[in-house]
Amino acid sequence: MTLAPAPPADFPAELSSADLLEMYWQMLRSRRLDERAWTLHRQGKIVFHISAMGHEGTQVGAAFALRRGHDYVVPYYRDLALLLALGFTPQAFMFGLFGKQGEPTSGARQMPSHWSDRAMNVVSTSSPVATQIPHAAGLALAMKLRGDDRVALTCIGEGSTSQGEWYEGLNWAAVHQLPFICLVQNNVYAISVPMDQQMRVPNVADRAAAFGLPGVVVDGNDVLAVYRVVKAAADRARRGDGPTLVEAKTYRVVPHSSDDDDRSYRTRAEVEAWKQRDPIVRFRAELEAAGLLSAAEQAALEARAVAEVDAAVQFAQAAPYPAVAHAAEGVYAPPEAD
Ligand SMILES: Cc1ncc(C[n+]2csc(CCOP(=O)(O)OP(=O)(O)O)c2C)c(N)n1
Ligand SMILES: [Mg+2]
Repeated sequence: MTLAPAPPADFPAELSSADLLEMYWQMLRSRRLDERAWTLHRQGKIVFHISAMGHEGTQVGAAFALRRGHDYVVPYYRDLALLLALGFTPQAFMFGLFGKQGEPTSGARQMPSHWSDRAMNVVSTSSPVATQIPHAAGLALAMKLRGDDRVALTCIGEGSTSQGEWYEGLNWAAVHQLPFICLVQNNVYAISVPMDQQMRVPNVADRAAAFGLPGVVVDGNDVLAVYRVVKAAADRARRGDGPTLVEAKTYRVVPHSSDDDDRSYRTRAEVEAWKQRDPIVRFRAELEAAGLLSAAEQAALEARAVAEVDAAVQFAQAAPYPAVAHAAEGVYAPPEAD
């Protein structure tokens, strides 16, 4: 038997070779699933997709920094890689895209990517951006009152930090020193609006001082850097030392959603420059340099990702649609008898 080489000394000491490969796998599978969603949309087989492409380093780094299934996560629509790393399945994702019976988060009544999963402690997201922030702060308050050691992590885009709920939630978390992490995934744009039309400060994290909590900026395309920062925030929260604002700088390398045409507001050169900083390519190079990932292993992971995506698509396509009456179930109370 050959033993896997130990990770290099500059990698996080608590992550084994298997953990590192699992992180890479989660990023890779998310990307392949995401690419297929775009293809299905362009083929006219699904009606909507909103993508995590480019954000995988941020999201997988954050997921691995948590106690998955123990801590609470209040995600936003772009969190495909985060959800997969927490245990959400490709089939569940495809059931959402196709709107099929048995879709686990809402029985296919919600839009795709409005994640929730009771067993994974993932709390449902509303469509109005930033409403998840007070929800997560409230959860963190419950954790504190119960005296348990769970952390509540919530995610948001940089543009949505202009919403009042973001200020209210962060202020509340700071005042009450809650076990709370706000992970801002700064991808430079809010649909077509660039960050410099959203705020006059260079970093969202600069605003942390106004709440009296630490604000940390991290390279969101460096999965291990994000892991370290979010792990430190989670450790801090668990010690009772309060919340942290983490800003991961990344880039959305595709349009905002399947319904957006980004050629109207940014140049191809800008997008191409960011594609050169792809978090998956970067992590693969680090693993290869460390002797942790061979060309054969890489090819095997690619084949496994494609097989899982194919199987998920076939399963979802073959499944029935919900009955029409199901659309209103759970929305309105049944009429009261006269
Ligand atoms: C209150 C509210 N206003 C507007 C929208 C429409 N909307 C959906 S996503 C989005 C952009 C959000 O950008 P950002 O927060 O930077 O996140 P990103 O999509 O870039 O990850 C907008 C304006 C909404 N859902 N809710
Ligand atoms: Mg954004």
